[in-house]
Amino acid sequence: MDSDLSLEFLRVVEQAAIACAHTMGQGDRHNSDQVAVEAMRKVMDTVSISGTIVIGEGERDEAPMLYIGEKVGKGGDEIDIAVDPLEGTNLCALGTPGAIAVLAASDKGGLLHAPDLYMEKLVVGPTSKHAVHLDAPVEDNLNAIAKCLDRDVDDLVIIVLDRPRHEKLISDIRKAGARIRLIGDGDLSAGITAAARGTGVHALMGTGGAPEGVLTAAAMRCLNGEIFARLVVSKPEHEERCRAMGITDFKKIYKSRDLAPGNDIIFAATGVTEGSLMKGVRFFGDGIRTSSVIMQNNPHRIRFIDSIHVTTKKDVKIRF
Ligand code: FBP
Repeated sequence: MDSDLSLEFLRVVEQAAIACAHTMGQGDRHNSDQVAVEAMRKVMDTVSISGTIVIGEGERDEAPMLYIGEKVGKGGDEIDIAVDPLEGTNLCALGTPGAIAVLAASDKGGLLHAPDLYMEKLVVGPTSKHAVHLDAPVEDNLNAIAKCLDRDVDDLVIIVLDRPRHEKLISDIRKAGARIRLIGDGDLSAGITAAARGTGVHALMGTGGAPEGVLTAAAMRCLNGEIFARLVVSKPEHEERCRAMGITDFKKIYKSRDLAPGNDIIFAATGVTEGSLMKGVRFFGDGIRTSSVIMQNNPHRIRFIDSIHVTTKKDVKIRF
C-alpha cells in the first residue's frame, strides 16, 4: 500500500471529527454519529483507493453508509478499511473526554471481519506482552505487568469500562492493590494509552466491542503492543453471526496479528473531545484546529499531527 495514503486518511478522520465536534454536548448521540459517518463517507470518496469497508456501521440493510462490504474511494490500490467515524458517541454527546474519529486500513485481507459482538480484552504494551494471558487470574497478570515494568502492583493504573459486567474484574483489581481508571466509554483510545509508555496507564482490561478490538489490534501492530481478545459468544444467534463471517472457533484467543494480520497497516485518528492522546477539535472563528495521530507499520512511524484548517474568509488571523 502506498504510504502517502496516510495523509489522505488523515483528511478523512479530521473531517469526521470536525463534523461531529459541532454537535458536542448537544445530548444527541445518534446525530453526532450520523454527521461523523456522513463526513467520513464523503471524504473517503476523494481518496485514491479501491477500498472495501470490512468493519463499519453495520450490515447493508441497517446502515445506509459505511456498511460492511461497501466500496469506497475514487480508484487505486485494493485495500480493506475498518472505520469508527465516532468512537465514543456518548462522550461527544455529553462533551466528556475521549471521543475520537478513527479508521484503520490494510492490504486486502489484512483486517478480520469481526461480528458486532462483545469481546473480552486485555491490552498491554511491548514490555509486558509476553508475560500476561487472557485466562490468567487478574492478580497474576497484574504481578507480571508490575514485574516487567519494574514497579509495585500498587503503582499500576488499569483502565476498565465502567459497566456492571465488570464488577468482579474491578473487585479483583482492587484486591490485588492496583489503581483503576474507570471510563464511561471509549476502550479503543484507552487501549492505545495502555500500550504506549509515558501515559501513566499500564493495561486495559474488560469486555468491549469486537469492532473496536480490531481497530485496537491495528494500532498495536504499529505500537508493538498486544491485545489478547476472545469473542463473547453466549447465544445461538451469536454463533450464527460468527459463522456468517467465517468464524467457527468461538473460543479462540486472538492477538493483534490475528485481528489485523496485514503487512501494511495504517491507523489514523483525530480527537473529537479532549483526550490524553489528542486534543479535541477547537473552533476559533478564523479556523479550526485538530489534533491527530497517524500510525504505520511499514514504514514504521508514528506521527502526531496538529492541523489548522483555515476558513476562506479574508484577513484571517492564525494563532499558534
Ligand atoms: P460507541 O462509539 O459505539 O458509542 O461505543 C463506545 C464504546 O464504549 C466502545 O469504546 C466500547 O468498546 C463499547 O462501547 C462498549 O459497549 P457497551 O457500551 O455496550 O458496554
